[in-house]
Amino acid sequence: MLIIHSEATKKRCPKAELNDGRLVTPFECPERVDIVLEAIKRSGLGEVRAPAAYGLEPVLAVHDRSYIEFLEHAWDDWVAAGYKGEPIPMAWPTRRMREVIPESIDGKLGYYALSADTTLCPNTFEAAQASKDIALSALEHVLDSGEPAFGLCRPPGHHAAIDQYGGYCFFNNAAIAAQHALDKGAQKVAILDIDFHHGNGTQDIFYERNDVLFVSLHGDPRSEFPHFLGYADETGRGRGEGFNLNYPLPAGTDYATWSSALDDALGHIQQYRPELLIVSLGVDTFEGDPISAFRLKSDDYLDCGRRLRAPGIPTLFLLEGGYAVEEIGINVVKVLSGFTQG
Ligand code: Q9C
Ligand code: ZN
Repeated sequence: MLIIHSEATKKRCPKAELNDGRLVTPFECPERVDIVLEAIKRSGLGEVRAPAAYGLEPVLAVHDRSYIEFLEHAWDDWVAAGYKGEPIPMAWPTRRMREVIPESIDGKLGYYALSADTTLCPNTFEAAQASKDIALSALEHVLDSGEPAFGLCRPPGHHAAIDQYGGYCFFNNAAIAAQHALDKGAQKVAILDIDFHHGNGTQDIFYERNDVLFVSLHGDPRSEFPHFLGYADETGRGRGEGFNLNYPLPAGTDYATWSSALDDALGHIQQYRPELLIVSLGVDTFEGDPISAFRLKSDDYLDCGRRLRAPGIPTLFLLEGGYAVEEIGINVVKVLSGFTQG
């Protein structure tokens, strides 16, 4: 399996995250990349290569231009306003308010953010660009060879919506890759999201489309982030009706329950007959994850990888979450080696 990695992903290095009422050191930290890379090198899984540069056009294919421009300038706008800490949104356009884009950075943060956990810092935009370049380079390999690839993406992407960041995500790497595959001639792409959290951003981007099937297994939004999307009755809209599939699962879900949902999901994906499967690979389903509530064990990831191989679809893996930093490397490698070894 080809692995795409870039040191530029570590340019995003925020100092703070608002979690459970306190400012803490961010769970989504640069060390995650080092530890996954280290485990991959130890495993001999495959060659590690640097990404090519694809520019902003593939990003514009799924995100709003004004949102991208906001991200590009947000840190400088924050500094120019004379603020010292890291930007955290404080007010949102909620029910019965206006959706006029404010001029001040304070207002823009609320307009373009979907949660307050994700602070901005210098070079967030550069890291987000490296992350989508990794996804696109890994995609190109899968499209050209039919062989699997893993994009060691950071920051993650699946919470990033058409014009919103949050949940540690800025550019939706999986959605950018799916759209790029379609623009290169693919007719049908499936995205399987097995991160602990619902992929609200990916769902948002493709909700009215029938050329991308989105399937997500995740913690029930009644209790888990992102709280306001991910229910089972969200099945798509318009021509997209029937092309969105959510499996909300309760806190405490173990591998027996989780893997039967996975098999059901894979059955639907097989029926769709996509030319490409993109796996939004979060390993925050791990029992030791500090912010999640499922109970998967390290060895379960090997079996998970085997099940993902069964449909025989060309597959692109992209890293999403996983915050048990000690074990993130081994858990990712288990999924990937379960997949390649069958
Ligand atoms: N107390 C990803 O896994 N905060 N994002 C959860 C728990 C946000 C996770 C709060 C979690 C975002 C890509
Ligand atoms: Zn997650």
